[in-house]
Amino acid sequence: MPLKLNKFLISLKMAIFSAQFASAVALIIAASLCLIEANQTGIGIEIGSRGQREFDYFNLALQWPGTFCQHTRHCCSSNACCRGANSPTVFTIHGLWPDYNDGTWPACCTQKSFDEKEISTLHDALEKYWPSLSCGRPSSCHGGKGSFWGHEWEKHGTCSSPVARDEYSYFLTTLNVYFKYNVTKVLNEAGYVPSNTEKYPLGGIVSAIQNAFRTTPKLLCKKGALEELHLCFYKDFKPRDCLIGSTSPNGRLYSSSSCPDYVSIPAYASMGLGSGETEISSA
Ligand code: U2P
Repeated sequence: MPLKLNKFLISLKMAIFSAQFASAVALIIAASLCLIEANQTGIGIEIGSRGQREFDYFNLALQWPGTFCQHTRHCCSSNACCRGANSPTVFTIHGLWPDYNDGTWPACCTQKSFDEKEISTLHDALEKYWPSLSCGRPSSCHGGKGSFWGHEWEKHGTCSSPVARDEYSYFLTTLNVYFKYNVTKVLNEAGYVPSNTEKYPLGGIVSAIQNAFRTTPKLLCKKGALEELHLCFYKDFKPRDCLIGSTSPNGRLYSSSSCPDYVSIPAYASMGLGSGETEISSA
């Protein structure tokens, strides 16, 4: 082989090797960034992807629309805050999360993608009790952007085996637990009604839930307003405390640092939209 051709072939091979090496490095960096981003989203730590061990307990995360909707700046058809008089006035579902006792949780446990058709019979109930309260399109487990339900199913539902083995059973199970443990009713009956002037003692809210369900909820606040209420369950859906094992000197097991001693439960405030009127925006 002439020397020139030989040299050319050697440099070609080196170029191919460098390109392969560079793309491998890029892939590793991208994967690490994804994991770092995932880990920064929560107070706990999200565990990698597939091959994760079975979870320890369920966390039913509920959100208070009166607080969430205060932060709505733009409306779109998917945002339930923009339904005017039909906007939600009860705690709605954020998700049913399989969690570990150590404060971490599995995520994105299978390759299965969300399929809206599998839950068509539950659609109306989900629209009402599990609505998205933003216009954002959360990321799916497989890199795309999708619906709020799709995100919750792919991230948490796929980790709910062996209790809820498929999409339909995950959503049905969640709705059933949500209906059985009616937090809105319990709080209303205890006098903790939505108000834009009152503030309520955090301990009183926790006691009302404890008396009704024999379990200690976890509360999350934003700017002094109750934003989320979490109820926890063993795998057979018997209630259990959310924070087993962690005690604090003042006994405020239930209180996350985000809630003050007195919290508000804001009433839904219309965002200048009339009943049923929806201003469409991509934001
Ligand atoms: O708390 C911020 C986000 O972290 C995820 N999270 C939190 C606690 C927990 O036990 N499990 C869990 O997944 C939630 O992420 P999302 O489902 O909204 O993507 C929560 O919003």
